[in-house]
Amino acid sequence: MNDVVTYVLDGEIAVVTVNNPPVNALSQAVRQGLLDAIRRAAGDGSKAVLILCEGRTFIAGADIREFGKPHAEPFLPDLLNEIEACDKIVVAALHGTALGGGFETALSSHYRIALASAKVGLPEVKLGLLPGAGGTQRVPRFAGVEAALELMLSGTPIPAGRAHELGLVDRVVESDLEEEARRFTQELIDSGAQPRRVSELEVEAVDNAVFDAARAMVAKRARGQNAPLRIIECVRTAMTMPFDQSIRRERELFEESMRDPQSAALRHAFFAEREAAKVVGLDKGTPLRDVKSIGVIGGGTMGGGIAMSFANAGIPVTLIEINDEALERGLAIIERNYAGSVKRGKLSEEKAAECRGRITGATDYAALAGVDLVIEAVFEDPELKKQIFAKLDAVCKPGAILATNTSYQDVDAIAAATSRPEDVLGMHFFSPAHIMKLLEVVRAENTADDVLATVMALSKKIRKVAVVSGVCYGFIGNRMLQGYFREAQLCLVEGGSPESVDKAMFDWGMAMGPISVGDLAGLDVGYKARQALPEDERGDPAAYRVPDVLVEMGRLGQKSGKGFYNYDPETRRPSPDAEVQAVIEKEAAALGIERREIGADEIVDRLIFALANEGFRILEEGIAQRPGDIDIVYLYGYGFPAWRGGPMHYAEAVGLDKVLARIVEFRDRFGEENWTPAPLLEELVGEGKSLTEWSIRKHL
Ligand code: T1G
Repeated sequence: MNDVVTYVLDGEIAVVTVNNPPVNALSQAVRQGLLDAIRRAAGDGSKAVLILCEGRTFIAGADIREFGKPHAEPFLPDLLNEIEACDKIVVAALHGTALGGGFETALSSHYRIALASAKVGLPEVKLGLLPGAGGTQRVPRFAGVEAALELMLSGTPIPAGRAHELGLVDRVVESDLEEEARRFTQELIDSGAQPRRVSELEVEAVDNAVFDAARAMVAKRARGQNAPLRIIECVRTAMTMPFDQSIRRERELFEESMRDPQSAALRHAFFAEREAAKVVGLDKGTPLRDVKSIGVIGGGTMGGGIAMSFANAGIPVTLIEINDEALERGLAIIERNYAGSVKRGKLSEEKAAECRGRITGATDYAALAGVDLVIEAVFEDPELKKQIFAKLDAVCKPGAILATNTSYQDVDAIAAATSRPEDVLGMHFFSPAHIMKLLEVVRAENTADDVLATVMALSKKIRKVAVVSGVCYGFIGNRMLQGYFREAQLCLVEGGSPESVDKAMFDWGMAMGPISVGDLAGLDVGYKARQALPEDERGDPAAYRVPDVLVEMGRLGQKSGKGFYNYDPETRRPSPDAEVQAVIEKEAAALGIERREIGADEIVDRLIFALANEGFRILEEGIAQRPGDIDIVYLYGYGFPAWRGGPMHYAEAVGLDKVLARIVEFRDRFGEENWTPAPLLEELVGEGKSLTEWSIRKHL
């Protein structure tokens, strides 16, 4: 056969084994190997073909790295049609995660056996694609239209047991898959079983209301995305057209999704997330420190969420508070969060109790003498943080890692408050910390390699997506956000309204508009930070006068029932308030700003290009390792739509020359202070280079 597919005739069974680490992706060589194997079996003495995979998983899909490159034969749909058409029975044996084209390969086989621990799924929608090798046609024939839509629109794999219930898998075994699969195949041969071609089955018809309901669900859960709508169309044709016609329609829609910039953005995000886990210049073999127990300083919203993240991952936590009363309050927040997860069916009562049981409270730092890691999560007072780190330096054992959850403070200054700065770094969680997946890992000047490597590995264990940041005010995310919020406020005073600014960004794809985000976070947070600064360091008054006036009117945001919007006490639904619009117009007049019509395009460009421009500076300074890291920060931390790929991918997709031209236009209209193009952006446009090329060149 070839390097990645072997063929062994064992008795009456042709055993075809795929071995293409790490996930047996359907590269051109794997496709060719499988095609050769099927054709060989057609001509030899075998009675059946058994497809197995080496390594940790059955085929986990098409090889995503081949996308965007010229298609190479054999094409997957043709290969799978040939497998299905084989005159000898073909059995697929599934373990690990049989996903996408891998699961479609199994579905084109005539029988399937799976390990109970296996999962099967069609996650193509997460890549802005659809199952393009018969999945949208074969699954409904097995499992019905509704189950098929659920599987393909969620993209979430299902356990083998559930797949068996749906008829997608014929047998589930607890262990010894290869042996069981050989036995199953021999049983089929001995019983005279014939090839079962799924394409010959009918799709059980359902009412059109099922498709309408699916579209309505997509409009809510996957707003702005094209792939889910194409999937619904494919499944509808599976029900209304004969297989050979509907499979052609699937191919057309697959090619359309392949050309869709949304898929390019989602594929970028797929690889960017995996790249972000790799620290440039850090040896893969760097030894890790043991982290079997941790401490958390501060039982507020952040501290409680951080404690839960570790407890949920099986790691015991000691939660420290200044006194018993504060400790009780902190533990009560955690109880409430677990009760909420049980109520929403996210956790069983037993699991919640088990996790809760791993968190113990204390008020004496001595309780931290034996822990492997401490995370400080008290409010943003630099002097208080330094005092805490000096105390930790005194009580914690040698080799314990000391981390701060600050969201913008100088981690080097905090590390300098200890005698062991090499053991100090930032671990910036996002609220609510037990839910948000993003973790900015802030590498301080003296942070030791093994400390960084340990925390990066640990982040996977607590199911976080970690991104490395250097030390600067606000690290990656919050630093870039300042320009985004500044422009939101300026668009407001120059002619917008809270609704128009929010609608522009929401329609563009942000999970929530910037004005509503301000109300959610609390307008008083920014107000207090500004009050702590001398007036001449607060920046352009037009960017903060309105929220300051609202705070002084007691409009703090959702927490006080009103901010830029009024909030219904029951539903928390926002509604506009003329009083706020009056404040905006009064402040604009006071600042000498003549209000004008501001369109959604201008609002989007000002906010997103402010993000990207600062992103270029962050890359120049080496605060972020690569553009993809910045994108992952925004996708997982700030509600940036994944199907736009993140601020840096978006800038690249728009065209760096167009982004620069727009920024120069804004500079000429609004001034250099806010709109000086980043030198890296100018350099790349000047050289006609892309950001991706720059990044690859930088890390060569
Ligand atoms: N193609 C190429 N490389 C892949 C890959 C794939 N499908 N899947 C994973 N990798 C690489 C990944 O980049 C990483 O590389 C390494 O494998 C380990 O991955 C026609 C068109 C399988 C659940 O969407 O969900 O089929 O960083 O770190 O956490 O209908 O990978 O080490 O160099 O993620 O254990 C559909 C995508 C494709 C599945 C394993 N399939 N993969 O998770 O490891 S579209 C998918 C995953 C398709 C057809 C269509 C996960 C995983 P590196 P990892 P993991």
